[in-house]
Amino acid sequence: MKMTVRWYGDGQESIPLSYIKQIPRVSGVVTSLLYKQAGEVWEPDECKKMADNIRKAGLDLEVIESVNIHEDIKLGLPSRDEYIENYIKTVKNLREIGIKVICYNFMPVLDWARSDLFYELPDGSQTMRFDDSFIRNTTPKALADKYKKDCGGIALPGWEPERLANIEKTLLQYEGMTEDKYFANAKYFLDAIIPTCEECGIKMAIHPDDPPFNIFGLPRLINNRDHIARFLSLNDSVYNGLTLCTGSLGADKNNDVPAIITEFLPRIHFTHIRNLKFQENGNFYESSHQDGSLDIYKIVKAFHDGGFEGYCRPDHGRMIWGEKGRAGYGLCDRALGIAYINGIWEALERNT
Ligand SMILES: [Mn+2]
Repeated sequence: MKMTVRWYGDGQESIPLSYIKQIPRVSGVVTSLLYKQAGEVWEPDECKKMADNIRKAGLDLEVIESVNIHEDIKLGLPSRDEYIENYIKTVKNLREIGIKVICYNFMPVLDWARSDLFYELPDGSQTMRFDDSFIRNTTPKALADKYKKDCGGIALPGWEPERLANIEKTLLQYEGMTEDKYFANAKYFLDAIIPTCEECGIKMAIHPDDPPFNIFGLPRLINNRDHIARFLSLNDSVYNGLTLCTGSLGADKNNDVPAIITEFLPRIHFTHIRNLKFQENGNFYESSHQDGSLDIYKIVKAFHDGGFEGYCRPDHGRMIWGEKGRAGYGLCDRALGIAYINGIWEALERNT
């Protein structure tokens, strides 16, 4: 398992690459070109600049998170073919800089949703929280406005201003979108790009829906064992794979995350490991890696025992020790998470 850290890129980050390099047993970072709109080609010079910057800090860059899918592809509009062509060009350009995995999602309109970005815990740390009744009684537009206010101007991935400007119009386009139609649109995309991915040696790794249940009446693709099986069977290539996000799938108590890992391990190319703590009424907050409702030991053991050789990153962390920054992406708590995951891995290694 190769341990990485998500890093947002120059001008988007308060954490220097040199700090990431100081965390023990981190091989590299995963990053993206945040300024690129979904559907645009990532040009060769932009890709090279991104990779050179990271590699000169002594870190690998083998995973991109994310290359976003244009909404027209998800909606299955005639214009999708042009955006798929662009996606294929981007995959080819990413091969030139040695990328091995692309993490992406196929969530309609919104990437993820929380009610609170800086929910304060009794020990003074701050974390993201999901309040079920709050989400059910708000609108995506109101939520976007709340994030904007809470974040003090830092754009959240998946909630970029350009995407949000048309949010109400885009939501209307999804009216009448059935699950079957949505799976068919995903298959159309996969069948078009997977041959290029095979040729380029780049594995696609879809991220689960977050949260893993319906919000705002939008369809869900990757939210439980059966949907994962259905999605992977849309295109049987190993290049059609998964990002196994423990916190996304784990927010539904019916999901047995270690069992899902064991079942789909050959198709898992990247994992986000994080924990969460359930509260009453389906609410939860993102806890430290060690103290939550998910059993991180069993999760890491499932990867270890399955012989996982893909990439891992500690997903979100709390804000601790007075650190300020992008919600979920402070340095300190994610570094503690890495040390914990690496410790479990080493103990498992030494006992086999
Ligand atoms: Mn994740």
